[in-house]
Amino acid sequence: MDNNKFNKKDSDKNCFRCGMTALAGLPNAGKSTLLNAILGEKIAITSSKPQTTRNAIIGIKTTDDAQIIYVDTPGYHTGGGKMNRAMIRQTEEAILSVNIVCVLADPAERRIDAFKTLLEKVNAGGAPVILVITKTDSRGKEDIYRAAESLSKLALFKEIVPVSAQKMFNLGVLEELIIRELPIAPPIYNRDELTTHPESFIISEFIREQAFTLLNQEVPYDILVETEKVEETDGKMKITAAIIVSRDSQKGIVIGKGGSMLKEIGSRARKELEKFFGMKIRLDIWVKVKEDWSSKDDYLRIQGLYK
Ligand SMILES: Nc1nc2c(ncn2[C@@H]2O[C@H](COP(=O)(O)OP(=O)(O)OP(=O)(O)O)[C@@H](O)[C@H]2O)c(=O)[nH]1
Ligand SMILES: [Mg+2]
Repeated sequence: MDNNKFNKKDSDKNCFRCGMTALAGLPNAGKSTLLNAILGEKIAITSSKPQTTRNAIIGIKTTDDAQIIYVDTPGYHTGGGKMNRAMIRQTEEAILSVNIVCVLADPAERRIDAFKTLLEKVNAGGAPVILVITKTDSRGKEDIYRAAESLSKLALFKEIVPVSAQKMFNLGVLEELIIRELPIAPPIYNRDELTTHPESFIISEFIREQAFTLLNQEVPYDILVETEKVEETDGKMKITAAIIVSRDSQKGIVIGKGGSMLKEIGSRARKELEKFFGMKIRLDIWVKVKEDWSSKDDYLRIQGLYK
């Protein structure tokens, strides 16, 4: 890699730290929201529904002293089927490949057995673990303290940190604790690199986020987005993407009455994409059916779950 993008001050330091940390937790713990808050830019999609994230999402944060490579992971669950298993594999592989694991827990978490299973997996990886109590803005101090106390008894944690991504509370403290656990090493990525995912993946995810948020019941879970074409001319981006559903009956739901649902998904996604890419975007989305796509390798590959 080209280190020239770093200040002389940075490269001269022989105590620069660089390494990876996983953000792991049960579905809905607030992992992706925290990653975006830490980076100061949205790269990971979020929603109030569980199992939003399907892939290990890489987010890179470079400061004067360190480069932290964050790996946001799919919420740990035990759902059946090929896609769920592939999602869990992403989480397990991330846990095993990082220097430090942040295990995130909502202070209102009641899925204690599932949380214990996750902690067993994390501990087996051998990396130090920080317990991060999320969404502190959503509870009173007493509740946060109680949650921290009972969850902290479930494993040996290096640190316990309450944070709020929404209020940007304690994010600096968490970052310092992570950096402490990283090896002294030069940066791997350039200072301005935010992620390693190709733009087509980010586009698909931003569209999936809106479909995931706006649709109900099983439909969000049966959606796959494929970015088919991206053209950039005169500072404008033209994107063609397909929303793929699992069953014929879902096609009409995604399109909506008179095309209203598809229009809403498209207009919300376009706004988010314009913010991300910093340019005007024309977004054309169409809907197609691929029966039971989530059990097919070729389609899981589109989601980035298979090599
Ligand atoms: N009040 C509050 N809500 C939060 C905070 N962080 C996340 N949330 C909410 O919690 C919900 C889940 O957030 P996500 O970031 O998608 O959770 P996740 O852990 O990535 O979920 P999966 O990808 O499904 O595993 C969303 O509705 C967020 O808005 C926070 O700091 N405060
Ligand atoms: Mg997520």
